[in-house]
This record gives sequence, C-alpha cells and structure tokens, in this order.
Amino acid sequence: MNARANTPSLEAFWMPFTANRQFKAAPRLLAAAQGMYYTSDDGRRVLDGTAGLWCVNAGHGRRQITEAVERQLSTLDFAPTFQMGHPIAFDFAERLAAIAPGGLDRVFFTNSGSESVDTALKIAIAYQRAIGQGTRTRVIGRERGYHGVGFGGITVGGLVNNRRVFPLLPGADHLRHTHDPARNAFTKGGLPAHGAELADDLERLVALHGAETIAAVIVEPMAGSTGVLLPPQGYLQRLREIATRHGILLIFDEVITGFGRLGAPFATDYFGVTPDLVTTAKGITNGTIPMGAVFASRKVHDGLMTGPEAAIELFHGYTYSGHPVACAAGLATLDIYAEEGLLTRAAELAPHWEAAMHSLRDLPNVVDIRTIGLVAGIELSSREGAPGARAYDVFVDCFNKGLLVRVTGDIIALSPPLIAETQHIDDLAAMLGDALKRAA
Ligand code: PXG
Ligand code: PLP
Repeated sequence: MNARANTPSLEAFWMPFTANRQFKAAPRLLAAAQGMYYTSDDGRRVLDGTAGLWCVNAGHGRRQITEAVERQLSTLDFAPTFQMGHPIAFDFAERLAAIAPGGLDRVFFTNSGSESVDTALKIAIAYQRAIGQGTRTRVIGRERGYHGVGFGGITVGGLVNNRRVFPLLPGADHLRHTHDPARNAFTKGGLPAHGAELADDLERLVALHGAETIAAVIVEPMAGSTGVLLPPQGYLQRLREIATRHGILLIFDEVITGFGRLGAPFATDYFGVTPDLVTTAKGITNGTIPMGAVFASRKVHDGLMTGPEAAIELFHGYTYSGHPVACAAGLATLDIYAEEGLLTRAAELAPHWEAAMHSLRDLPNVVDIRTIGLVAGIELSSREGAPGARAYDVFVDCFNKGLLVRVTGDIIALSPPLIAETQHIDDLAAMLGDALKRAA
C-alpha cells in the first residue's frame, strides 16, 4: 500500500529544471516545514541543508511573516504601482534603503532574481544612453555565472545548457571563470590566493570591443548555483577598478549572497567593494512571497531622472513590482533579521561551519571543499563517463536519510537557514559524511 497520503497526480505540472519523467517515476515530495526541517509527504523529517533554494534564511514557518501577510491581504490585497502608489511599497523601499548594500539606496522592485537581472541590465543600458553614451549596449558576464533565465540573464550567464538552445542578446561577451582547483583546492580561512589577475579579462574585452560599446559587467560576488566559486583575493577590487576606469557599470548579482548568507548583510559589505547596481531576490521575503529588488546608486538613478517632469524616465516595470503582500512579507522578514541578528549570524557560525565541512575532506572522491559564510561547496570527482551521477546519488541518498542538499554537476552545495544551531551543522555533516562513504 502507498504510505503517502493523498498523492496527487503528477502529470500536469511541467516542472522547472527537472528531469520530469525520472522525477515522476520516483517522486520526492515535501509537505510541510517548520524551523530547520521539512516534513516529507510520507511523514519523514528532512533537515533543510539548502534553505529551500537559498532563500529561507530565517527558517521555515515564521509566524510574524504569516501574520503580516494575512493582515495585508485583508487590508489591501493588490494595488497598481504604475502612475499610482500604495504606502507599504514606499515603506519597504525605505527600510531596504536603510540597509542598502554599499549605500545603493534607490530600489526598483521585481518578482524574482531573473527579473532583477534583466531589470539591472536594462537600467545599465538606459543609464549609459541617458548620459550620452548610447553606443554602450554590450553586456559582459562571466563563464560559469548564473543570472536566472530571462533572455538577458542567459546571455550574460555562463552555463551552456541554459544557453545553447536559445538566441541571445547581440554583442555580449564573457570573462573567464575563477574556478582553479589545481591552485586553490581546500582553501581554508579565507579567499583563494590565486586568480585576481583573471579580472584583467575585462581589460582585454575593452581592448577587443572598445570601451565605448560596453554598458555593464555583471558577476556574482560568490557564484552560488554553479558550484560555490569564491572570488580570489583582490579579484573584485580589480574588476571594480577596471570598470570604473572605462566607464563600465559594475553589477553584483546578490540573489543568493544578499540578506546575510556570507555573514554580512550583502556581499558588497562583506568584500568591501561597491558596485553600481545590486540584484536581489530570495531572502528578501524569506522565500515566502515571490519578490526581488534592484538597488541602484544615486549616480545611476539620478542619471535617469532627467528630461521633462511629465516624462516616464524608465520604460520598464512589472504588474507586481512592489506587490503589497510581498512588501508585507518583506517588512516582517527584515524585522526578524534585525531582531535575531541574522544578517551577521553566518559570521558567528562560520568557524564551526568551516571546521565541520572540512572534516569531510578525506572521504572518498572529495576533491575540493570551499566554504564562506554559511555556504559550502563540496566537489566530488566524476564517475568515468557519467558526470554528475555521483553527486546525484548522494543527493537522493541524503534525502532518503533525512537531509536536503543541492547538487550541480558533481558539486554538492550547502546553505542552511541562518537560524541553524551548531547541532544542526554537526547533524548535517554527519549525514552527508555517511552518504559520501556509501557513494563509492
Ligand atoms: N541570479 C543568481 C545569482 C541566482 O542564484 C537568479 C539570479 C535567478 O533567480 P530566480 O528567482 O529567477 O530563480 C539566481 C537563482 C541552485 C539554484 O540550485 C539557484 C538559483 C535558483 C534555483 C536553483 O543553486 N538561483
Ligand atoms: N503579457 C500580457 C498580455 C500582459 O498584459 C502583461 C501585463 O500586463 C504581461 C504579459 C506582463 O506581465 P507582468 O507585468 O506580470 O510581468
């Protein structure tokens, strides 16, 4: 007999980034969540090693958010923000501005990371034109970057499977990625020592294309979904310096690193490098209600606030930009982050986290371990002729034993909620270690 209660038909839901037929033949369903744990539909407790998809930073089932959403839904469920406004969107923008990364305190609301990325790229191109640099339409990304799935995001992204089938924005180019396990494997206690010179790729692209054709360069300060790739020491500073010198806007994609993941409110704060635009989503509402935001510098914002007062300055926006219910969820989320010190808690946990993760280094097939804040990437050697198979087996095994991890290729990515206690970290390491031993 099926142990699952009320298993729905799985046919109609075309699942995102999923091997649909494989999944539906052996589904994994999560039915409830509280704190650090999911409950699977067959009633098992599953430790959330990934904060959902890098988004549930304050843990699951937070009453404060639920109540704020309920209140907002019954007060003002929806109102437009095109040539109209509602107070909570302004409130939320002000609260975000007060913690803005690098003082970038002008806030454009979106509904996801992908929308934030496409919005930031469009703002960058529009800004260049507004200041008389209309030939700057080219956007630069980086190999192994992930910037969501909009046409802009896949253009600057660096994952071949996300790009190969689709036409891309014209003229884009890429920096090389910074992943260099031969020189940097098992770096502990800081950033990889080697690779700052890779930022000079931007200089080469300027020499190749002409600075006057380049609007912006976008990178993840720490590349999350492509396997937890840390910036080499000095790399981001060098990129900032080259971009500034050539009039190129620098965009940090902080969809994952925003809202405390690294132990500072934003990676911008953590690394002490200030870009011109920052993209966010995910943790902005603790993953509860879809939302994203782009933070812009005064320079970029004010550069577009020109022309006749009656003219719309930026022909861009979403029906749900500044959705009142998402804003309510976001305000309650910021309250929790502040009350519980969660935007800096990862810094306190980092030493314990790093030690726990690096304790796995001698297990079979582990070729690198990378940690920063409350993030870890554990890279495994690939099985002959079957890239990704080993890590996928670890993922399924972990889930069956009560731990949710994320895999990309043969890299296991971990990013538990920022409310984790050291016992959760120890449990996670023990369960993952056992799975690694079984995954020969
Ligand atoms: N930029 C970055 C840096 C991201 O990590 C996006 C943009 C797109 O956000 P949306 O909300 O449109 O998905 C992301 C999203 C994973 C994983 O397994 C990572 C993401 C999404 C889904 C899975 O690492 N990051
Ligand atoms: N498609 C159609 C037909 C629309 O009318 C709209 C918005 O009005 C959109 C797409 C864009 O939707 P959204 O604003 O939610 O991104």
